[in-house]
Amino acid sequence: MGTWGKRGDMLVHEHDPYNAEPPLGALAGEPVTSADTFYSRNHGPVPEVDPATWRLRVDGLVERELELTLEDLRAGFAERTLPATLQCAGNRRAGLVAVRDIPGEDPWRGGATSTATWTGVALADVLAAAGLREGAEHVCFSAPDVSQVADPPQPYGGSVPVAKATSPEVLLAWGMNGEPLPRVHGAPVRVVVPGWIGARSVKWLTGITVTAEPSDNYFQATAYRVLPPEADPRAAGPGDGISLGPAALSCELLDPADGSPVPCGRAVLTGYAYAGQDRAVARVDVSTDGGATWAQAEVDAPDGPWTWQHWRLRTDLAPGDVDVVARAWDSTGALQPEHAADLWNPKGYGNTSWARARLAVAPPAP
Ligand SMILES: Nc1nc2c(c(=O)[nH]1)N[C@H]1C(S)=C(S)[C@@H](COP(=O)(O)O)O[C@H]1N2
Ligand SMILES: [Mo]
Repeated sequence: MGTWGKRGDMLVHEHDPYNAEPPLGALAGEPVTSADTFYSRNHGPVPEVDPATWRLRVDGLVERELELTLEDLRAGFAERTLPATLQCAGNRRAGLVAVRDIPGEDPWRGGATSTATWTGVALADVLAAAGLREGAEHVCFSAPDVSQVADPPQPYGGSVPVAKATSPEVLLAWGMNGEPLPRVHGAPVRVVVPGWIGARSVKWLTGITVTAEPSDNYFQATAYRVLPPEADPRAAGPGDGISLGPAALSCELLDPADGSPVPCGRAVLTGYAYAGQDRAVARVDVSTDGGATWAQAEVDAPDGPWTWQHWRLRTDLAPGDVDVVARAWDSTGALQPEHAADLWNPKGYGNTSWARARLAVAPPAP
């Protein structure tokens, strides 16, 4: 067993703050990721919050300020359960680092994407109880974990526009896969914003503030933004770059793993594809000759509008090096960008380029 209840073979990028992803093969063929395998992304120490004394404050541009206990949340609002994928905007950063170094950021592989069944209440219902006032445009989330990565150091936070915050899928969740939310995933209560980058799903939630402008928290105003390639990220300030919200179309090969030896003959190549807000995965093309020719993978239906979709291609592999490439199309007819180099940005977000792996296919046994 690893730390924080995780499996022993997690790829731990940092122990403190804890940042870890599962080996890609552990995600293969599993529509729901078990809690011990689910990636975890933290910008500060993991706080210990006592559920008995925990309070959620709701304030800002509301008719009535609220202060809710866990019991108030559970008893006062309809319970909802839904499967949703979380994906860090830094997922597959390693592919960008291979293009040009990105100092100070973890080289995540494609494992910073996982799916759980979340249980809680709709944020929309809590906002309705508070009543939104004229001018309410954004809903800001606050948490107690103080990040030294932020400039200046500050507790983690973020916001989503009112239109998303009042959509029924956005949860204040206390349950994950039918169990109490684990501490590292935000206990007692976290936000789950399906279809948006993981950064907006604020853990250890303690405050909801309704505002006219997006949160001025470092992780909303300055980080999680796509800067132009020539920008100096240390000089970037609030409002610079493109603020990330809805998740972009992505795809990863999960099994067999890049570089792994595989026997020749019949093989099944498997992976995930994920389209965020308002889109679904429409098609996955897979090539076993470096992109010269393509076959269409079998794509599983999603578990709902907010989850990744697993895919597989049954194929025959000839001995030698086999270059596998996978690329997804979404329901708007958009295709992922081909090259990581075109997507390179100073903080290393949004590597949604085609998935690539080289397999060492062994000759038949004599
Ligand atoms: N309070 C708090 N919430 C947070 C974070 C954090 O560091 N602190 N990290 C965010 C980021 S960037 C991601 S990708 C997700 C990761 O959620 P997980 O650790 O449950 O996988 O949590 C988000 N919520
Ligand atoms: Mo993230």
